[in-house]
Amino acid sequence: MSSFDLIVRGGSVATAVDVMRADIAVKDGKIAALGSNLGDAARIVDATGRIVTPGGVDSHCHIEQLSAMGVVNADTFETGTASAALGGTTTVIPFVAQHKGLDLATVAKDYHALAAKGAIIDYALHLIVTDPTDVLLTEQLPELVKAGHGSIKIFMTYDAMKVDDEQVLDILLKARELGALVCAHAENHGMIKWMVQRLLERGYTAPKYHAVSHPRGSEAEAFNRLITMSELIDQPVMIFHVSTEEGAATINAARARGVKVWAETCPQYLFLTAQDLDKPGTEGAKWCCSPPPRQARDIEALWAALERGDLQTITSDHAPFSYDEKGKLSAGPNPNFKQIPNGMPGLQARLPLLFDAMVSKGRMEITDFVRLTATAPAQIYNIADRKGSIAIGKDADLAIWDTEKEVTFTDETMADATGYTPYVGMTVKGWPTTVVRRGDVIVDDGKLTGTAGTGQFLPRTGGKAAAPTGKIAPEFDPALNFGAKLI
Ligand code: DUC
Ligand code: ZN
Ligand code: ZN
Repeated sequence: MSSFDLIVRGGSVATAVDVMRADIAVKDGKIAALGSNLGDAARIVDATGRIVTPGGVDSHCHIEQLSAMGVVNADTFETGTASAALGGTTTVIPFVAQHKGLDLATVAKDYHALAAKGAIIDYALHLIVTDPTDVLLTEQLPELVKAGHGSIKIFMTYDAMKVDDEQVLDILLKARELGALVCAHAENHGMIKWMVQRLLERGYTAPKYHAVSHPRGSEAEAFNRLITMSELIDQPVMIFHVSTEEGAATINAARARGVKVWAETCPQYLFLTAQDLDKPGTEGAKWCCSPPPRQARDIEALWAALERGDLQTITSDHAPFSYDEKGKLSAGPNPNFKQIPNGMPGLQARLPLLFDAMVSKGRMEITDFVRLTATAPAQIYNIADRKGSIAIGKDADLAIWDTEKEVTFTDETMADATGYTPYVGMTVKGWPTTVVRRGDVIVDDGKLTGTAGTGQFLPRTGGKAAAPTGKIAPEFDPALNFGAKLI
């Protein structure tokens, strides 16, 4: 009898710190040995000449979710996680999305049922809180965090989703008590609303004006406000989808003065610009996401922020809407930009785009690629005991890269259910042709072999990333501690 279930043989194994020649032996879904001459296994995967990385961890993606406009994502958990797997990702963190008036505990049950039925890869779930009632804060949130949802997402914009500043403070304080990480979509709601109205009144309705309606300063302003609130409560925040140079500078300044703020960006802000929205007719709708893609100088500033470590993760923010009456054109064939659901697909394209830019074109090191796309998200969201690296005892989640394979993105070749890719026409070098999840080969020579319903839920607490620094203000302002008890 073979001693191992699987050996991945002959590859260059890349982690966030090292690249080494090693075979990887797997037993019962876990990495059991690293080295050479590891003996026999029930299955051997030949990785000679290939790079083996940890399977990607995509810590911000929307799957089977109802959008702010009431339109449902194009993907089910099955199609979304199939596309993720085909792009080298083995763990996702999508959302339990409360809409105002809905009962968060019921919504959580619904998303768990969808994920359990469809997921091909493993998943954790963030909680989206839009309606922080007393019952939610004092009863439901403690239960749900205890049940393994260690992160809470808030929106500072979108009429249907936004919480106001007082509610942000309530949620930060509750997260502090529960040890959960608060993640935020931070843009200044008033600035966007005011711009939208002026643009529409003047007849500027085409998709490209979506980019104009989100002034770049609306991002840095909201970041600064959020960070200031996070300092008051001494509770860390994760800022989602940083898109501007000024936004990145705001985070840099906060981190430089010792504030515990985490941040991510996404491929749409590293590879696309606002010009992509400028297409004939309504086609630009495909590139409408929030915040919108910006300018070339923002792209350079975001790469610099990644290099400095001010941004710790790159996620897809996969939010797929088909380009038809069920999705982008649900308001009719000629929607104004405000009627277009926000978001674009990216679960499958994320890793190949980044591998091409960082590894094949040499923008950063392979170790940086692994850190930004797998190790750091696993650490920040507290699943690193199992995910995000190649080490003995971790789950055997692997992506095996053919570094010479060139792929040109077309709408037809993407596996998700959106029907288009915003990266159409771009050619990348390097592709994850074999993907292993807990020791099972779920993508074999570019073909999906994993099955729906085999993904596992990853319960977690907020962990270290969510812990207060202890340096700031348990009583909100120690310099003015006149004995007021505020917590
Ligand atoms: N904006 C969001 O806030 N969420 C999903 C995608 C998008 O564009
Ligand atoms: Zn968002
Ligand atoms: Zn999002």
